Amino acid sequence: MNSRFAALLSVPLVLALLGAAVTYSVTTASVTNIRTATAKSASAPMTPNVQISDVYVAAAPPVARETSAYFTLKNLGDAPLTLTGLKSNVAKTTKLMVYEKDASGLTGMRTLTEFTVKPGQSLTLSPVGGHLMLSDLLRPVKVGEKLPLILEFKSGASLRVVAPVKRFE
Ligand SMILES: [Cu+2]
Repeated sequence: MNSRFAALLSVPLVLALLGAAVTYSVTTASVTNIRTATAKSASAPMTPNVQISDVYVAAAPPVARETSAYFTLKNLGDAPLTLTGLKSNVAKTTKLMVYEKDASGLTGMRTLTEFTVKPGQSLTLSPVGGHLMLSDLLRPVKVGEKLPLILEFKSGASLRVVAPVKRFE
């Protein structure tokens, strides 16, 4: 967490670069806390109605402690969809994050509690915007391997995707 952004923390933020369809809700809560707070509903659909494309994890050199995952998620349902976290078997810690510039023009990363996507809209994660942080890597991730990621939603639903590891572009 970058203290430079502390002043912004209470403000829900819509990043112009990703369009108005995606609302970032901001907090300092850790992924562990988010998981605890996520209500499990028996009536929730176990598979969210989404289309995931362009999913990948950036390759990390052996010394790296962290890397990021990216994708485009289109909400095909008729209700807002909220991504609250993820699980990976190569990362001890995972977070939803966003790169952004502060008032002085410096770029930093900020932790988010969720990405909310309106019906029919898409969330595009990218190296210049929102991303899924994979931290405290348990091993290096190499170009060409395929990593399963479990995406977790506020409804209690989850979705398994397989992300190829690609060179950072
Ligand atoms: Cu990050």
